[in-house]
Amino acid sequence: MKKLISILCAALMTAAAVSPAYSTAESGSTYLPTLNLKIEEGADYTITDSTHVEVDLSGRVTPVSVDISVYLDDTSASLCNVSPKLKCKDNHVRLSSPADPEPCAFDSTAQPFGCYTSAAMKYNTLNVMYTTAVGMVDISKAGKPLVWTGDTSDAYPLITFKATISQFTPDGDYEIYFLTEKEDDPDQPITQVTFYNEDGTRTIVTPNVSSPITISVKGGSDYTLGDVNSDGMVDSADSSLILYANAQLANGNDEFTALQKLQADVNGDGMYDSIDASTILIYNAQATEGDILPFYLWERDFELTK
Ligand SMILES: [Ca+2]
Ligand SMILES: [Ca+2]
Repeated sequence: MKKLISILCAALMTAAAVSPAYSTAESGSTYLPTLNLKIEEGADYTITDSTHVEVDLSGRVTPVSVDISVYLDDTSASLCNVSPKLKCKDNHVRLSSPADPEPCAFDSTAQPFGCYTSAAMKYNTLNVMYTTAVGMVDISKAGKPLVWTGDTSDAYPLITFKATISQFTPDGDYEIYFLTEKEDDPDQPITQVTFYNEDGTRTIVTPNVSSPITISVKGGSDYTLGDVNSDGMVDSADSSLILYANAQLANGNDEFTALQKLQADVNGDGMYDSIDASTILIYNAQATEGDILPFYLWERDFELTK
């Protein structure tokens, strides 16, 4: 079913690329629905207001996960597709584990419906797509417009996902936001919704989106993973230092301070060795400005498919 819906969505998106004005809830105006983010309660963090959460990493030996939900505010009752894309620019915070909505956020009495909730992780962006199976029915015979959530979409989230903060995250503020403009590559999907028009066509638009959620981290790391010589760079000098110190271990000499042992163990396996050294070299060769360690929690460009 998921695969079928996926194919269906792709076909709908293509068909709707050019379309006349869509039906609106407020006639005569350009109507856009709104996607909202909400921080859910959790034991490991403090919600200070609707867009702000504080995480204290003092003494933490494991990451902290903040639960965040996506809600839809729509009065048009003519949406056939919603595809929120969430992003955090900083790899210390990883977006993952979208949970299936329950129940699926559609009025199942009006139409057959489908829900495609796979997620792909790339550039630390979370991709989710929902669709009604409008391709399977003649909307003009359905007798009423497509309704996503019945009375109000604020009643329950479209989806809840996790923002996981590494315990080695430096103090500071980290933003999670709806991606509405392409930032990383020309083909990057962005947050969009698709309207079903009265004439049977479809129109894709970028919806209004709520303010970013800010995660404020305190008690976090005061060192940079990989920067074993603390010169502000993660490069071949650090790699060489790790290989040297590792070789000295074989002679019974422990060359590193406690801090250096933390800095050197970039894959988090409790040792500093040639794997950490080579990882630093790979990072140094591939990283672009703004990229950061740690590698052990996530790697560049990996795909996560649910
Ligand atoms: Ca260094
Ligand atoms: Ca290691």
